[in-house]
This record gives sequence, structure tokens and C-alpha cells, in this order.
Amino acid sequence: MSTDIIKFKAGSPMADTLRMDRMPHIWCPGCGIGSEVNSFADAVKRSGIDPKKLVVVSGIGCTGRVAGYVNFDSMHTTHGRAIPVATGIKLANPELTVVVFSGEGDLAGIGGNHLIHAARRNMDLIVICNNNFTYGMTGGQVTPTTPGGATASTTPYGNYEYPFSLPFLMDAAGATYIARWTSMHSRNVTQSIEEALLRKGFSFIEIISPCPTLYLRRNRLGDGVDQLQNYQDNSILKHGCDTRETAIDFQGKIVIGKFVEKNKPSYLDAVDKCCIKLVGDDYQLYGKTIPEREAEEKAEKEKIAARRAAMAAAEAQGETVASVSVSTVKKALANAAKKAPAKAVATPKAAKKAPAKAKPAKKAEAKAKPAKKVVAKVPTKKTAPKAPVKKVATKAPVKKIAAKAAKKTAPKVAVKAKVAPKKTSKPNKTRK
Ligand SMILES: Cc1ncc(C[n+]2csc(CCOP(=O)(O)OP(=O)(O)O)c2C)c(N)n1
Ligand code: SF4
Ligand SMILES: [Mg+2]
Repeated sequence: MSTDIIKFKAGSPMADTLRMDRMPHIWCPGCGIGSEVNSFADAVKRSGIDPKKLVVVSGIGCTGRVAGYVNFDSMHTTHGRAIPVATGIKLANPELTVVVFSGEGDLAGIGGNHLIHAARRNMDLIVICNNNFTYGMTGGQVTPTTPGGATASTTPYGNYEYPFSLPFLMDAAGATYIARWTSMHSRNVTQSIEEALLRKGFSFIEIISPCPTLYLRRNRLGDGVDQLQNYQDNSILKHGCDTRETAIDFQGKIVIGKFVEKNKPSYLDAVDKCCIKLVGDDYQLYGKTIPEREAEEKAEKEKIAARRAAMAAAEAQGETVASVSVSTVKKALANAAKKAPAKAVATPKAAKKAPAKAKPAKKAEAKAKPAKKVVAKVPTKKTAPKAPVKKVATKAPVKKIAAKAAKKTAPKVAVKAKVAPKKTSKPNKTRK
């Protein structure tokens, strides 16, 4: 490689967010994926989140290659399985921000079931869907979003299926943040991703994008620039629009905007709520009590605010966000820490001194009736193995808590445990 190219790569303003050693990328000229990745990298910087706590997961396809070009922890998973893998990562370490970046075929075709259930659970994920109306990587087959009448390698006489409108699908499934843009709307894409990175729950961002090599060429729609012109001419901005009105006809109008933004307990919130009812104040997720996690979350939010402030200050001085140096951000963080040292430190001791937040858990526990009683009410042998207390006690991540919970419920669980083997021994007898 010539020294000029090496110098160019090292000096690129995107060098800390994208893997310059992997450039040039595989995407065709005029493909929309490149500009989306640029918007994504920009959004990560602007959001102020710690890039070390960010994970990008992709499935298979041209868009699936995104995971290989970002300079963050990432996983290039199998076709359609990006969401379950991302869900696993989030559950294993809820401190991470997990982003799924994949194609519409991967997400809504083979991975459609995972997509709707993640939205239904309000799983804490950000899903960025590059919708180019085609299976790009495998030769331009029809996908679940290909508009009626459009030609694909598998529908040479025009598509006669009814396509999904992804915002409508996501809305019906329960997503709490839904936006749609085209790859021409780079700034809006950046802004939406930035917003999604800073919120809890399931966020879905669809980006309509040109695939000049397969979709545009086969449908005689010109090149990438022609399609951007089409987006410019045919996009209708309708924030808060009813998602039933977001269907896309072949080369027709494209409704864009932020359609849904609502607050609803996320999957992880729901897990917390359920476990507090069962275990009470002692409940810990991955070794941390709720006050400890809240203190850490608060400290992290302060760091994010400081990073954002540094970015805004640098921008005001004429620097681009992409080129804001790491040392500027570090300085801002140090200043913020000096201003509020007590708030930013999240020691277990400090967390224990926060009874006000822990109290509601006790109340909730009392209202919900102690777990012991729930077991006592279970009348039949059939339902015994499903006793919720037993499950939580055995799955509790901290041994101490598990032992404590088991102690509380030991007599009841023991009775149920005795019942269970009798049930399983029956089939053996009949076999004999
Ligand atoms: C289980 C499985 N089925 C099929 C494939 C073949 N395959 C690879 S990529 C792809 C289509 C990807 O389309 P999309 O998700 O829209 O991404 P794009 O290439 O358009 O960005 C298919 C069908 C595969 N890799 N694995
Ligand atoms: S085949 Fe289409 S989607 Fe894939 S890189 Fe080329 S233009 Fe982009
Ligand atoms: Mg596609």
C-alpha cells in the first residue's frame, strides 16, 4: 500500500470510529449503505456514549458487512439471527448499548419472527434497518418490502406480493421509537440514531436506500444519484404520522419522519420489577443492587453530558464533530468530575445509603404478597414444578441471595420437590 494511502487512512476524521485498515469497503458506487454508516459513526460521537460500551451486531447481506467496518466491538452473525444475538449480549451485560445494523431481508424476512418479538418485549435494542427492497448480496431476489410491480430476479414479471410497511409492522408489534428516513436524509438519520442511543427500550430506524447494482438496474431506475433525486422529490415529512399511512408504492411517495416515540417499561425494567416483587431489596442483577445500578447510571449520564458539552463547544469553535479530539473530551470529563465528585462516584457504600429508592421495592413486595404465600396457594401436584419462587431462587445470580431466598421458601419448595420425582417415575413403570 502506498504511503499516501496509509497517511490518508490514519488522518481520516473517521479513523477512531471506522476501521480504516479494512478500507476500501465492498459496497458498490452509489450504494446507500456507506452514507448510513457515516451517519451512524457521527451519531455515536454526538451522543456522547462511551464507545467502549457499544456493541454492533449484523446479520448476513451487504448491510451485514457493517459490523466488520466499525471500530467498536461487533459481531457479524448468521442470516436473520442478529436480534437474538444482540438480545443475548444485552441480557449478559445490560450496561452495554447494543445496536443491530442489518438489511430488510435479514431483519424482516428470515429474521422476521425475532424482529416482532423484540419489539413486543420492548427489548433494550436499537435496530437500524437498511431497506433497499432487495436481497442485495445474493443477486436481487424479492424481499418482504419490495413494492408491488417491482422487478426482481425471482419476480421477472413484476412483484405480485403485498409488501410490509416496516414502521406499521413495528408499531403493531410494540416498538416504542419508530422513524423512517432515506439515505439522502443523512442529518436526520444521524439525529434519529443519536436519540435512539440515549433512550431505553426498542428503537427501530428504517432507512430507504438505493441498490444501484441490482434493484435500480433491473428496474431501469438509473444510478444512485437518480434515486437520491427521487427521494428528494417524493419524500413527504410527517412526524407523528399514523403508521398505517406509511406504505410505499413502486417509485411512489415515501412518508418519512419520526412516527412513534413513547415511554413504556423496557424488557429489563420488567425483569427488575418482577424480581423485586419476589426477592425484595436484596435483589441484584449481575451482582449489583438497584441503587448501585442507579448510581452508576447517573454517573454515566453525567459523563455523557460532559462529552456532549465538549462536542458542542468544539463545534461552536468551527471543529467538525468527527474531528473533535479525544483529549478535548477527556478534559471536559475531568472538569465535570471536579465539579461534582460526590455524585459521580458509585460505591456500594453510597448506594446502601440510598434507602429512599429502595423503599418502594419493599412496598411492592408487600402488595404483591410474599413469594412464600404464592407457593402455598398452589393446590395441585401438576402445577408444583412451575412454582415461581423455586425458579427465581435457582436462577438468582448471586449465591448469597439464592441461599437466602431458598432458606425463606425451603419448606414449601421441599414439599414440591418431593412431588416432582413421583410424576417422572410413572412413564418408566409403564415402559417396563
Ligand atoms: C440461513 C441462510 N439463508 C440464506 C442465506 C443467503 N443470504 C445471504 S445474504 C441474503 C440476503 C440479504 O438481504 P438483505 O438482508 O436485504 O441485505 P442486503 O444484501 O440487501 O443489504 C441471503 C438470502 C444465508 N446466508 N443464510
Ligand atoms: S449489491 Fe446493492 S446493496 Fe449490495 S453493495 Fe452493491 S449496491 Fe449496495
Ligand atoms: Mg436488502
